[in-house]
Amino acid sequence: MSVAARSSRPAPSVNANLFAALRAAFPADLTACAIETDTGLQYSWRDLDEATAMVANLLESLQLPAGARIAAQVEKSVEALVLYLATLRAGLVYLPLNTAYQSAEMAYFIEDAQPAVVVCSTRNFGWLSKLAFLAGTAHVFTLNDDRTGSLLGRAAQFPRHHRVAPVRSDDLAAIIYTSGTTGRSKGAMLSHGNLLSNAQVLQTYWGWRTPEQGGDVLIHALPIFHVHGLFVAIHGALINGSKMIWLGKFDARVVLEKMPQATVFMGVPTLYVRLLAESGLNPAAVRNMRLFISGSAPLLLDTFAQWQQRTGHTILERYGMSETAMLTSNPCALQDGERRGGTVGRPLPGVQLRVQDDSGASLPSGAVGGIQVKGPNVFQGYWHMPEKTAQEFTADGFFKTGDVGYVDAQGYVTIVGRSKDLIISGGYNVYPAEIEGYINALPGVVESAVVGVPDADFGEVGVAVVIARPGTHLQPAEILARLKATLANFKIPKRCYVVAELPRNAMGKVQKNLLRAQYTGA
Ligand code: MLC
Ligand code: AMP
Repeated sequence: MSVAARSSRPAPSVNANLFAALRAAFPADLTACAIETDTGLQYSWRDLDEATAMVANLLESLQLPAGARIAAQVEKSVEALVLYLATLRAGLVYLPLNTAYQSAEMAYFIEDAQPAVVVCSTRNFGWLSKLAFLAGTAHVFTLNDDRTGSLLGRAAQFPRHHRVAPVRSDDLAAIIYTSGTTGRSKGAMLSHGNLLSNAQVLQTYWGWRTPEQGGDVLIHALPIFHVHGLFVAIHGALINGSKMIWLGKFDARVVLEKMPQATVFMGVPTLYVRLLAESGLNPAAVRNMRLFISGSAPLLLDTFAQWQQRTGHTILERYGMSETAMLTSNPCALQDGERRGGTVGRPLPGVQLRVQDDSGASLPSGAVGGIQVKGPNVFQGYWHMPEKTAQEFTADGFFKTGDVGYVDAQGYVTIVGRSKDLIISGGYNVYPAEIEGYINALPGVVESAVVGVPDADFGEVGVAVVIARPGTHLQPAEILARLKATLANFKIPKRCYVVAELPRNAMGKVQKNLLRAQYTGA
């Protein structure tokens, strides 16, 4: 990583800027449609080029130091995508934040990341700009999903041409915050080289068809503040010069309506479950589709099999993380093998993956242990957390994913669990330690435990089990209401129980496995 050192180093001889690679893939005909939205807007490749140039020129006019962070908490829109691309283009560091985060969560990210620029919706400008200015942020712009806001107003005054800023491969492109098992979120620092290498590998491995080969069209239905929607989907389409059908929000009916004009779809398992609930999902609806990709959470075998029956297509499941982008994938091309439900496929070209036990011994195929990875896609470390970063890497440079699984004789990886205490709900990560911290701080609470239980829609949801101080009459609804006032909505446990005691082992540790069993289906 080389944020601080960058300004004092001579310009690189080869520009490793991810944007330069994406721009080079734009089709020759810049008037062709690059993005079509669910609100009926069309953006040409020229529009993307010029809009990113104008926003990049605006950012450069602020004369920010090398490595400055541009934090964005904005609704999904093509202009939000332009802001991301313009940040890359200007050689600055993009920091996307989930729109569900409330003030306490935002205060932490802004204090920790010290962004030079914050971009938010006009609706949140009052409280968020106050937070940002207090933390030393110099510039706060607004951007709304209806193309209004001060960012675009200011950018309109800048030229439509811009020379892509020169960067080195290890210069940072983005910081993605992922919650920690101890409750403190960590910023995973990803470089231009990390993201570009992953995009290039996936372009080949997933057989993207260039415009000259007839082209692919991606339905983009995911949020753009996490790895899946921001990197895998957007880079996948752009580095191939492929058009995107852009949905502001996932809606199963709209996806089905758009499907005949598309060839590729990416989703978390919940999206597939919801599409299966639509009677219009049939072979005719998917007649032009080439590829369905699932990831971010385990895809149930039942969903995998039902999808095959209803559509004749086999979902390709892949596995990745904020820290690493994509790590493994089921095969796309027939000659690479079959797509096996319940597995996340084989390590991608360039990715080394091994399974180790707690003593650090590598395990043979079939044996279950901790999954470790190495490759050009693996991140540069956690922002301002060198000790934490060091803990998560082995002496020989493998990153410990915290996922538990095995590799079979054909090289397919199966994830069987996680060593990290984490709930994945509808593709979003929820850390029980963070929620328990908030519950324990409520008046009248002695202790709490949050566990994940299976859920038909979200795959897994949180359940809170709380011990109240004797004499207090804490109601579960009140606990949930208090949490809702503070935390992002997807983190709120779906159910809450006030109990007299929690099951413990001989060491006094709460036995979460027993709670999970007790509250499954309760
Ligand atoms: C929404 N809700 C959730 C939730 N999403 N609850 C639990 N888990 C979730 N994921 C709740 C809200 O709190 C709200 O509750 C109610 O559902 C309706 O909110 P909504 O915003 O209208 O929900 P909806 O649009 O239906 O969203 C569901 C969803 C969304 C599945 C479309 O969660 C989603 O887009 N998930 C994708 C996440 C993703 O992109 N993950 C990739 C991470 S990258 P209430 O009570 O307030 O009404 C990664 C690496 C990798 O993991 O490998 O890819
Ligand atoms: P995040 O921190 O949001 O990047 O989440 C990364 C985690 O999501 C991984 O460490 C896995 O636990 C999980 N994950 C991603 N893809 C899959 C998958 N296909 N199957 C099971 N778990 C997955």
